[in-house]
Amino acid sequence: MFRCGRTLFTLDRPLVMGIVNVTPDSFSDGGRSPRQAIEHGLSLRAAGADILDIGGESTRPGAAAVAVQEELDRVLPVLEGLRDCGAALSVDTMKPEVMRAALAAGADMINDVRALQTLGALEAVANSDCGLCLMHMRGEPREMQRDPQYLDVVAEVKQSLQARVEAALQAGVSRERLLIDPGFGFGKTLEHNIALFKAIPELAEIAPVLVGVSRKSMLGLITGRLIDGRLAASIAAALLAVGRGAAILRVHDVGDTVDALKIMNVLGDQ
Ligand code: PMM
Repeated sequence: MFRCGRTLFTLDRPLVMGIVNVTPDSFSDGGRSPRQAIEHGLSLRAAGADILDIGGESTRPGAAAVAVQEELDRVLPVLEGLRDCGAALSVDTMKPEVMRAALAAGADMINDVRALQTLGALEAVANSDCGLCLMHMRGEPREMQRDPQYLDVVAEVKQSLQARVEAALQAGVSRERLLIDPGFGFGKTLEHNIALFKAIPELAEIAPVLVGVSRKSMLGLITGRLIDGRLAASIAAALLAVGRGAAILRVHDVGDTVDALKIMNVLGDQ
């Protein structure tokens, strides 16, 4: 069960979260303007997205921070434009001010790559019924890929996510509102990402797991493909993630992922 604002998802099938980025560097996964992003979101909904994840601040390795007002100016019009499209609306943000404004504007979910560790973030979301994704990140986007080190990556990520779940529960958030995410590519080498991918079943014992590997560099390192050539790799990884127990897939290519899930559902073992 996943409580996500207006929607209560039963999680009896994997959900697809479509990525709607509204940043100046978003050519193929959203738009450089709110209007383009709304159109993109509508097309992802038509392709079968259960949730749309609207992001106004790039968290790609090396990305610079964005001011609160700038992020609000990007995200709020898109939230409003997609409000009645039928999908649950998630906002991908680390900022408590943006979380509050997004919830006031009707967001169903907050997806935070800092797992609500920013001062005031837990308080901003506690007193609502929005869904929450607590993601693991080591370091900050600007420098996280410099030289990430772990003694035991699976144990450390599990422990960290468990602690963030406890913190959310302590703040009054009900368990059915929580998702966790190991944060593929967020302060992790390829080896770390592979170990975490194989540990999805263990992570799923803590809370439903959201997996975001779509087009990521870990797929590029394995296949040798540039970002535009990673569709097959993204689909293969998505299906394997579901096979390991992932509840939600965060993807760019919604229609292709939905088709692949249909085939897995009918021809697979589940
Ligand atoms: N990845 C990105 C941004 N937000 N949120 C969650 N929960 N999980 C992720 O893996 C994740 C995220 C970066 O990917 P993008 O630049 O393709 O949006």
